[in-house]
Amino acid sequence: MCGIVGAIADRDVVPVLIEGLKRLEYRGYDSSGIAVLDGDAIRRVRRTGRVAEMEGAAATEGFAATLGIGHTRWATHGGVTESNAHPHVSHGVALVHNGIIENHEQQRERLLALGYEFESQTDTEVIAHLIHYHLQGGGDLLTALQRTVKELTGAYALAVIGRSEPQRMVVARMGCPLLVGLGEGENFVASDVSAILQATRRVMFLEEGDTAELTRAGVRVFAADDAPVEREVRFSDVSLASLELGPYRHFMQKEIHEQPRALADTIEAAIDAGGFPAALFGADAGAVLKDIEGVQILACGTSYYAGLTARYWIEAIAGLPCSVEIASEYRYRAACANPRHLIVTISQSGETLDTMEALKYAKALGHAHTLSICNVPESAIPRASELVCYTRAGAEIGVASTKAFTTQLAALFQLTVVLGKLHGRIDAALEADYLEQLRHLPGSVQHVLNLEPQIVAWAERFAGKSNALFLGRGLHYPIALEGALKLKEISYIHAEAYPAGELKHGPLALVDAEMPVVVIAPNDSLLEKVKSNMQEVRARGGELFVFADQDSNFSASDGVHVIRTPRHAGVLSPVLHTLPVQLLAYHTALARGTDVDKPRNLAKSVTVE
Ligand code: HGA
Repeated sequence: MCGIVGAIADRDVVPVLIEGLKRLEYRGYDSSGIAVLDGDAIRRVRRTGRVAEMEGAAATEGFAATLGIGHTRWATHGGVTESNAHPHVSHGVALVHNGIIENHEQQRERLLALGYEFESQTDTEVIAHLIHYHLQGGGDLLTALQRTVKELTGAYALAVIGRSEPQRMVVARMGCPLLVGLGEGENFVASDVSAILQATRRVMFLEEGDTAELTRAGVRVFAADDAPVEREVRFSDVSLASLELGPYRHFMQKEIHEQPRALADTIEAAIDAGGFPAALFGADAGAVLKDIEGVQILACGTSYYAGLTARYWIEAIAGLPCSVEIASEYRYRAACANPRHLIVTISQSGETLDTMEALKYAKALGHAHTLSICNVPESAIPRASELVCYTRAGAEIGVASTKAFTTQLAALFQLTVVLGKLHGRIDAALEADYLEQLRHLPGSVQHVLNLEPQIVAWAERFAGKSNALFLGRGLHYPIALEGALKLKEISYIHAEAYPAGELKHGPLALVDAEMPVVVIAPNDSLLEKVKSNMQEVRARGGELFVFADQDSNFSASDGVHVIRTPRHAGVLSPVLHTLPVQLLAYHTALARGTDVDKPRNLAKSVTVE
């Protein structure tokens, strides 16, 4: 959330900033801006709306400079207005900020008393004034930044330029991502690597509490105690193609269609190993995973639903108790910790603030073992975890998560089988059977994509609705939850999901001819129960849209529409049934004309509380 980019070079950096902001736009898109040092003046352009509008204004005003910073915003403090857009400026100091400053009110009072005037409602503006205040007290921009961050509580990634210092940019990081890109005679800073790939692939991830100085000639990093420190330089292998739309209309559509490949990549190590060695989760994973007595999963949003699915697997297949909790709830709850329960965090970006804080809290409660399932290498959560499994979904740009979710499921299934083996529940024959099921998964998913034309026809009917219900049971209840979330996120249709057995305990009251009811109903042990629940809906005039599989034995009838997935996928069926609900949400949103990749009020990589 909120994207930051900065550059110092001998060439005009404005195109680099604009291109970077376009790549970061998925992180926030309510306003954007850049500030550059032009001679001895800071010039700034900001606009509400998309980066393209701000780009046009920058071009009209003839922006060109060799030092500059840029920002794309997802507002937390202060409305979506031009005066709240970043960069914020104080007497020749300009900065961009990702995060939330929790003590901004106290700092604002202090600065008002010192005579500073505020032009925005943001928490961020206090930082600009504080840096100016410390500059006045003597010292340079770096020292002023280092003094300032010690007075802040909360989370921040910051990039700062100053009128008095044309030869450098200074940056700081605490709780929000920030990396430095190293070029030849030029250097960059960004929230994620996609923003600077056009310029360099040599990157250095800043650690919590770091500050850094970027000149054209080099970069100096300082730890939280201001002592110089070295950070490892890495080579990013993120492909530019993964950041391009190609022949697709939307990133969400592209990412839905990438799922066969993403799944194949995520299971490749197991297929190559011919089974499920504990080493899939790290060199020491065997000893750790054998030692545990249960699993506590912590996650948010779609990742939380992946966790809910995994609970069914872990308890039934591995025979271990498993709880799943929303990270933002867990972190503020006096939980009864069992230190021998493995903490599993799930986060696409690896930067989700609530999940990161829940992980820290779990460790403080005494949990000895932690495992991260994450799609972004070197992000904060895997770096703070003992064991890691990287999903290999590739860059996910659409705000509504798709391939990240199904690859998380694939990773969690592999974890389940590893745990089952280590805890004596899975013998060699069963392991081989699970491997075979996993091997077929990418192909089966490809077949499901072929159902798209049938789903488009349903979507046209959904587009006119205001509400929808999603039902599932057992393993497929979390998929119903995911289907409802996808629909509300991108089409703005109010949607709720229930375990089908819950219907009669309340939500049945909502059912009438205007309420479409989506049912996930593959042939599993609960199918007959689900069929009874469907009768309850039909009896009240509700219209049923049923995703079944070949073995479910359903046929369409008056008020009952059925789409069949081509194969029965056994225990991996939740993965297969995710694609139809993704496609339903996508095509419904398309029919309603919403901004599919950038739904209102949302953004990707939730790096604020
Ligand atoms: N708090 C700042 C930055 C918002 C942000 O980082 N969002 O992800 C603001 O509201 O402008």
